[in-house]
Amino acid sequence: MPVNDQSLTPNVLKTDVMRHLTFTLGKDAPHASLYDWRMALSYAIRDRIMEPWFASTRRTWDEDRKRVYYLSMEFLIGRILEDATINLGLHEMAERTMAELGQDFKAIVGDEPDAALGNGGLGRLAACFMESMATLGCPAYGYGIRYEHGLFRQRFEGGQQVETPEDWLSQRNPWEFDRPEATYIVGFKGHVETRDGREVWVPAETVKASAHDTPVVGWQGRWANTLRLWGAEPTTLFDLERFNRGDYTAAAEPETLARTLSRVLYPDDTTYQGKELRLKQEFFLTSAALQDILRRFKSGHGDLRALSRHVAIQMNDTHPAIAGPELIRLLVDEHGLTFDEALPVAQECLGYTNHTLLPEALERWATFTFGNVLPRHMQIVERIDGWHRRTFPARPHYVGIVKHHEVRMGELAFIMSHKVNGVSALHTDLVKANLFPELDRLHPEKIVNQTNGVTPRRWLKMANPPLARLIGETIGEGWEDDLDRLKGLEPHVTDQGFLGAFDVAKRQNKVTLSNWLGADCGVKVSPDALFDVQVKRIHEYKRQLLNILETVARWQAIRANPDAGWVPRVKIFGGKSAPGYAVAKEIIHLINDVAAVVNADPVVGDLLKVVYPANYNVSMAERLVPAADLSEQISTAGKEASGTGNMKFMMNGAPTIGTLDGANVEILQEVGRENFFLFGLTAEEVMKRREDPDHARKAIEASQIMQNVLQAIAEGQFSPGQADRYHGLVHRVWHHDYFLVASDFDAYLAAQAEVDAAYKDRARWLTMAALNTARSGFFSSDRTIRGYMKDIWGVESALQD
Ligand code: GL9
Repeated sequence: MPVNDQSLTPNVLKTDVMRHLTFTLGKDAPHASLYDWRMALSYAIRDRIMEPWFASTRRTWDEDRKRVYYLSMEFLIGRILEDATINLGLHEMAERTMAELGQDFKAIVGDEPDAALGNGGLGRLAACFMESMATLGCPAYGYGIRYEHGLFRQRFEGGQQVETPEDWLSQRNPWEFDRPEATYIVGFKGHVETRDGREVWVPAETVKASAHDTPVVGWQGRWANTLRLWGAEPTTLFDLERFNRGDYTAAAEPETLARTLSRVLYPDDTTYQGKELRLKQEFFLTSAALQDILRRFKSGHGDLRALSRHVAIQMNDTHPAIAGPELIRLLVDEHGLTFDEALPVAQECLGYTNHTLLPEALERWATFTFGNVLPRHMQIVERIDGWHRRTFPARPHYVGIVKHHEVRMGELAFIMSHKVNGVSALHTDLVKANLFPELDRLHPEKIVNQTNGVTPRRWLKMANPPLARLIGETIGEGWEDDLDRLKGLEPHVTDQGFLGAFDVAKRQNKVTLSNWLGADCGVKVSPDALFDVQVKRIHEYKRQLLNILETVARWQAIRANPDAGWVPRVKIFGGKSAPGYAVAKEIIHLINDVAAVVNADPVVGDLLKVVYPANYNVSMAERLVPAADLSEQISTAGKEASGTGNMKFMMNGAPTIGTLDGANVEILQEVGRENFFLFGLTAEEVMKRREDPDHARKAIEASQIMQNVLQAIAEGQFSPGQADRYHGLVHRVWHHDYFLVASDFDAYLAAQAEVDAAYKDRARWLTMAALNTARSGFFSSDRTIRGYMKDIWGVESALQD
């Protein structure tokens, strides 16, 4: 397979772009808009993916390879064009070609809307995994939903979050291929009949799942896989009889159900949404995917009992956990296996990744709802539960799938999988000890760890050209798909020349970001300041509140003593709150209120700025991460399953200020204690501390600084028009501080003081920063995917020569 397509000379690319502009877009160059040029270039680049894509499919069939099917309700892909040009080795050529055509390549790639089909880390992880599977030659399909509207767009009005619909599909999507031939019927509700001794489900509602394929090309175009997203369509266009009777609303019912199904991405973060529509979406994705998998298997093989030799199905969290019962249903009801034959087949195929310990995020469905929407699956779930109880009797009390009139999707996914994995070492330990202790005792080998990772192609090569160039000049090419080679930078961190160049690269990114912040947020920041960045979903456990309270403390301290030799700081926040999460929205409001006061204060001037650009997404992360000096990873220990932003910052040379939580633990281990600003209670100490009902009051009373901060907020210093705006928030810190902001406050302040001291010592700081990059190799998602392939999927790379 071609590493670089030799047939593609600059002239050929130029001809391709012009051909698409003319014949695909129907535009004459003098009248072409930025959009037209973007489309023309996208089609020309897309053409170059076809050969590796077809070749990969052909080889998978010819060599009868096992495939991975990654089922996920979210794929947070972001933009595709620039990433594709990089992986195809066409980046420079595309840039030059467009320049010759009088077009600005940067503006063109920046014109692409983000595919925002995810909320946060879980969805972005699925996107990184797709890229790594393609890079590693792991034959795979991603299965998801083609949401018409991705995650909402965020604006601030008077400092408060306002949500508007995202419409990424309002323009043509040049990356997808509709597959009207790949459609499946998915049913809901109805009843179960017994015919000739067999159960038959008669659904009351049906929709058609229709496939839309996006090719995903790996590094150097050696392999390409498919992301197959399902759109919902009505099985009957509309009810003509009702229409003719004048009942237009009823006539459109089938269409409405279908459109609703693939209309929106649920904007829930780590909170479980007990909505019938959500359950229907989950079943829609899962059933369509499994039908597609069985159809593909049957077209090449006969005996379904051998399914797991060719098929590995990974459930990304519990969202597709209905895959267990649905696979059994298809095998038994549609393909004639017995339950006892189908059960082990399903278990051997399925794997389950847990992404959160928060109890409020674990999906549970009222048996009433579940049985109503999926009556046949309710029977199967009870059968699975009964089988498990009989086969694995547990004492003292059995934690079953159906309990207290609820179907527990975590337990269902666990029991129906041959492997269950956590996403960082600490998280996996806690999954064993706290989440599934009984099931872990019954199935001691089932839970394994696969620490998350991120793709270095997007998050280093593409997002950070200055640093990528320096790495290439220092250790040569080839690090992009062998990230452990970054270790080769270590001997250079004592070299002043290298450190200077590292500094120059970071500064270049900071200048670029400063310009953008000035233009986009109207806040002027100096690139000489320390860029301190916290970007992620807004959630109490992630403790953006701790960060903004420290910001207030810093502001007060600077005002009290402006000449104390402060290190100028820019505090950068980014992230969305779930629309219904009132406390998170209050925190957003507070950050914006503090920003307004601090940024207007002539006493602090450039010593402190607070910026919060609206609508954080993948593309914004690509701007912020390379320009960060400091990475804020300050969740309450035991709450963040892994984090993946933490890895991106590390790779880009930003040391972490953080707690011993999630993958921070492994970052600390890799980078060394002296290159990490560690603070705060450990997961164990957190549990202990909560036993004292007065923990917050005691911590606040012991900290004069914290009292001053809370006092200022409570007095309305940041909400002059409405002095009592934050009474509720301050009250909660005093009396309901579940996430231990007060208990960790002083330690966080001390760690921030250490940051200032370290930053003043340029040589020390640059060494720390460079070592963060040099030691980040472990956090490539290639390493993660190799782990899944070996420990869970039993799949071999097709690229091992
Ligand atoms: C999450 C965890 O909270 C993160 O710590 C983890 O890094 C990612 C990926 O494993 O999964 N689980 C979860 O539900 N979300 C995560 O980010 N939430 C969102 O994606 C919004």
